[in-house]
Amino acid sequence: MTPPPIQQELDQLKETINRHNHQYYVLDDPQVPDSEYDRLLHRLQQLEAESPELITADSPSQRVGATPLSAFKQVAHEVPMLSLDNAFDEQQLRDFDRRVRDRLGDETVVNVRYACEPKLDGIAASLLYQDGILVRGATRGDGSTGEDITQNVRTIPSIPLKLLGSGYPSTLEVRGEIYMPHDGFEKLNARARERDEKVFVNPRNAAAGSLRQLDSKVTAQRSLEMCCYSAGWIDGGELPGQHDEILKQFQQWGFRINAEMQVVDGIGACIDYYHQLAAKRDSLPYDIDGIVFKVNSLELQRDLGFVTRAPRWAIAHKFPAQEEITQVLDVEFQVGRTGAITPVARLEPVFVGGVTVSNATLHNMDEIQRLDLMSGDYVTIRRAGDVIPKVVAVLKERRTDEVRAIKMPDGCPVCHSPIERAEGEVVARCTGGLVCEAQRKEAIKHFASRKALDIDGLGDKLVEQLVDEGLIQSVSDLFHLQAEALAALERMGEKSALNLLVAIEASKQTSFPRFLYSLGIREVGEATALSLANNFGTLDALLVSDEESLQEVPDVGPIVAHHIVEFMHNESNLQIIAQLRESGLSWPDIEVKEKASLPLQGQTWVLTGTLELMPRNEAKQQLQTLGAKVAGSVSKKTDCVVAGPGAGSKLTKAQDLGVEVIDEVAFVQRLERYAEA
Ligand code: 9MJ
Repeated sequence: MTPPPIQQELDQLKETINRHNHQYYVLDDPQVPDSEYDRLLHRLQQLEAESPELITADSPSQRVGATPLSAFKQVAHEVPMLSLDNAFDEQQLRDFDRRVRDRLGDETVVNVRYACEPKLDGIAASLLYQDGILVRGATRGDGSTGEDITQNVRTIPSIPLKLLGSGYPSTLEVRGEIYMPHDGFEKLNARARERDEKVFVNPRNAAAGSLRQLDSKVTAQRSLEMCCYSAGWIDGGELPGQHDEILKQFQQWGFRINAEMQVVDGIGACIDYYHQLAAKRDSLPYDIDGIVFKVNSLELQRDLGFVTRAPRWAIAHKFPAQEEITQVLDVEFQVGRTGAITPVARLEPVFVGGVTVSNATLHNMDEIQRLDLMSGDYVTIRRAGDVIPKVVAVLKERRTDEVRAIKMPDGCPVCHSPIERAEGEVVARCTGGLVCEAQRKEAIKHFASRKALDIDGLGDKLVEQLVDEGLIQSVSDLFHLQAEALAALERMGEKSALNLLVAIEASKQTSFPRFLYSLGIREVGEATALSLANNFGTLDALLVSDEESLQEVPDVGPIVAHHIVEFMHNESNLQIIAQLRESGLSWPDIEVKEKASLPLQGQTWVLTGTLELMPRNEAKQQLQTLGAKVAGSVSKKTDCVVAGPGAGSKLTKAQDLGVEVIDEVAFVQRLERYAEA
């Protein structure tokens, strides 16, 4: 009997939507624009509203909408969910391999084949499928019993409600890690901050908090993903005999697996993999806390078995921890180049994220209030990648009577000028300007820095020394330094003094954008300086500009325009600029192109993934020279995205929005074409 037409259309719609869903959320490769997807989903919902008796649990319309629970049910795992033993150094990894080989007892096996995978820092979970339909989702819990989070896992778009393809066992339990990628985490916390709600300390806690929601509508709003890495209970069918083949089979059935997974021969290659991934760790779009090595053959895995809760055939090699607990010894207030007063926590030194940390920025007084931090508190410090260490949480239960409240000083801690906090601003500022020694020092450091005049050998410490010894007061004094005075400085000597003078002399030949940037005007970064230079061509033209004409420059809004005019109208700034020019600082003027003649005028470009043919900075500069704005995120206003290998969510978003995407080769070809034109 042929099914009625409505049933046929429903089945077809569900299959098509599931396929598009998989392309989008699992393969990061959408095949249709959002509008088409929405149209299909809308049609499905319409048919289901007309015939509610035809709604099935695997329908893509049924991801969200279940009624909130009052509590999670317990789930007994049919096959225990194992945890992993840890190795913290290379020797422990080699010991693991030695134990594996000893146990396998075959003298001829020198190199065991291992599957290497990043260890995702999320929540371990199990998905149970009966005849290809998702019937249960559970947390790992203690390994024997977890919690039933079926309603919540159903909202995660990379988890199939119905398996794709065929050939799956009638009972299939797939296990993996549910995690929150960095961009979703940042967005979630940004929204929480806006609403004055509690922020999550790290993506792992955010993922756990999102799965612990009794109302799955809340979970549905969080960006969670699941990456699968092992099988559990299997019945009524078989899986391949190698770990990597199982994962590839999972992928065929619609699951996301980790793209970094590799099979290698022997522990030496595992160690190489560890180092490769450690170097890549900071550029991955999600948190990992180590690498997992698994004996690839399931037969050998069975021979090896497990002890208590951990398999003998796998081990996790952990990276240095990115979070540690330490004590805030004191809070000091630093004065920045623009007078911004930043509270900084002095910490009991602690090893975290691979380095010893003894200071952490606290940003501003609002942040201290939000954390409810007091001097003397024990805190969690997080240092991920190259970022500045941050205090992410206060351990209230360890607070003693010895703690002291943190108060913003009444006057600048350096020059004692009054401190002001403009209405609506979170940052408090010293009003001393160039009277303030701290601001002067920072201005000179900025002037000499790599992206500014790039004075070789004039580092932060030396600037401090020069100001402290009274050899310089402002940037223009740099060009009148004398060799003898320099050589007399502590840790200096004649040779270093001469080298420094040569570097200062060389820095006099600069470019207009560099000079503008070096002045340290508030909110004028490298890109804005370049834009200003290209638009005004000469310093004299810029000096007579007003806020209105400044705002015609790409990248310049009313606030930046105001800062520029204020800077250019300040007598002491003008005096310093005049002195610098008198000392011989010079640059070629820039020929101002007609606005329309810049080929990418008014366009916004985004660079994502790894660029292999040129440094990212250069790509950015070339685009800006052609008139384009280079943005950090993709939106409807983006004109083109250049995507290199490893591009993630920005690429997906561009495809989703129908924004043009080109690879680096095409990008370079275009640059060449524009250069010829
Ligand atoms: C994580 N967390 O990424 C396992 N894991 O395998 C990977 N965890 C695991 N494998 C067996 N990639 C038990 C746990």
